[in-house]
Amino acid sequence: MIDDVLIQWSPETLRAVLADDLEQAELMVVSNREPYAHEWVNDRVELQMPASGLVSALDPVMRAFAGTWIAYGGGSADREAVDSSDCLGVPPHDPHYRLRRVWLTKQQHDGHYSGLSNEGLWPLCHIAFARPTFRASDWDAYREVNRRFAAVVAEEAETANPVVLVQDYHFSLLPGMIRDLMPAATILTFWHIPWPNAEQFGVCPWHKQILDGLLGSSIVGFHTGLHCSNFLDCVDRFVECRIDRQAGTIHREGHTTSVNAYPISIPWPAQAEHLSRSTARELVGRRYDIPDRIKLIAGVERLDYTKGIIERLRAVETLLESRPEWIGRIVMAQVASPSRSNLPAYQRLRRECTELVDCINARYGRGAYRPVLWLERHHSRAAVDELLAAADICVVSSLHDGMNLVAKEFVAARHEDEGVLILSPFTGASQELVDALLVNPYDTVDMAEAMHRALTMPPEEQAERMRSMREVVRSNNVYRWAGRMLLDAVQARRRNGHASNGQAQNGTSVWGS
Ligand code: GDG
Repeated sequence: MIDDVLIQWSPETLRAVLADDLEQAELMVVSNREPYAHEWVNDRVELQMPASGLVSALDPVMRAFAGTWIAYGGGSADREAVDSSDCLGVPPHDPHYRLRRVWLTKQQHDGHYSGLSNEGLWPLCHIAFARPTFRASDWDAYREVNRRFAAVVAEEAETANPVVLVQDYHFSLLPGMIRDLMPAATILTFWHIPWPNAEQFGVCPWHKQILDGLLGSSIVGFHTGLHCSNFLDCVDRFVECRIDRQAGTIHREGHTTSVNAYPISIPWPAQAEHLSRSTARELVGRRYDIPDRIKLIAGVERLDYTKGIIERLRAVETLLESRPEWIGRIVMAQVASPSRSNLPAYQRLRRECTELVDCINARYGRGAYRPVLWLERHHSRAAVDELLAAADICVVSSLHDGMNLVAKEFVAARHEDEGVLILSPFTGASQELVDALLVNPYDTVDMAEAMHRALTMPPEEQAERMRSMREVVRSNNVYRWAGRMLLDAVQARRRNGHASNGQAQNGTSVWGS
């Protein structure tokens, strides 16, 4: 048995540790969001990597192992870039794995993605006091799209027992559907957002079907032990089965599903490792016209109501009001990458944010100075990294967040050990990054005070905190996340007695046998 704690996880160790087992297995990923999208921009096709934690985490893993990633082809020029089987090698400039794009009608996409996933399950799973909306027509589209993806998995699979990594709340029914089509598959489902308690989950009219679907998985993974425990509570309440809490296993109709915490992370070393703080600060200062003497506070988010963007803007306002000595001496640069902008809740959030930014800038701006720099567009990865490397402080004030990768990206960008992370305790990341300044985003006064404390923190204290957080992210990097999951998947596969030729060794199916 391999002890994952003793391994220094990197793409090389990931490949080496899993080579024997995974070389014989076919690896497939299914997610809604594709890792590479082709978009028309002024008569030119541009390649884009979306702002998504899931993609940031899984792309390096797929680069380490070849395989097939199946995703919705949502880019406006996506059809121009595929071959006759709707596939292409990615990354396009240096292909390491295959991307299979799945086309959906507008009605399917609206019901599945915007409707049930983002107006139903997203608010259901986050404690952000946003009321979920459940429409029967969205549920129909959700089921239809899950069924379509199950068919594509079966179509793309070259063996009867691939390892399929199903990603996120867009595909809760998919594991059960794949299981029906391919009883010998090893299915590992990772849920990237929090899992609510049983009272809250029971609000969803289709809670039983969703649990049923997820229990088709060999393994269900969450970021934290609390999410695992909430999930087990829901299964206990709503499904007839036997649960072994200690082992984290659910037994039903001859099939076992393991439930486990796999805290997601980022690649290490960070892509921006070469960037020195001073180079980054100079670049960012020039780009946004921020003089050197000004302290830079950064925020990087999809424009989403769970991320606490309004709350942090209010804290900046309170800081400037209660400690006017900071007027003219700080800038909060907030990347707000457009997200789900067709949904009313997101349009309201955008309006509220821009009004608040205008109000703060009108009140505390002096001459050319504006305390808030509102950067509402999708940025290149390099521009995000530069901002994180240049900042004195990073604020992550999510109201609720499965993990939050930005917190880890900021820590990874501080290779000179300075800078302060202000972090919401309602993120999965706060369980690991305990040396951040942990502050409740609903407590505006406390968050403003945390900003003041960060701005005045002695360099030695910054270095001490940062060093210990960097050590955590270095050892718990994304290769460890993937390594632990894949080791568990390999074990599940072995337990089920599958050989490399795609046949069950004992000739029986694992599912319902
Ligand atoms: C879900 C869960 C969990 C942001 N703006 C731009 C951009 N980003 C990048 C960030 C980061 C990623 O997007 C966002 O990751 P998060 O973890 O903050 O959040 P979600 O997208 O909500 O992800 C979350 C995650 O899944 C992984 O499991 O941590 O809890 O909600 O990498 O840097 N990237 C680029 N341009 C932008 O404008 N290129």
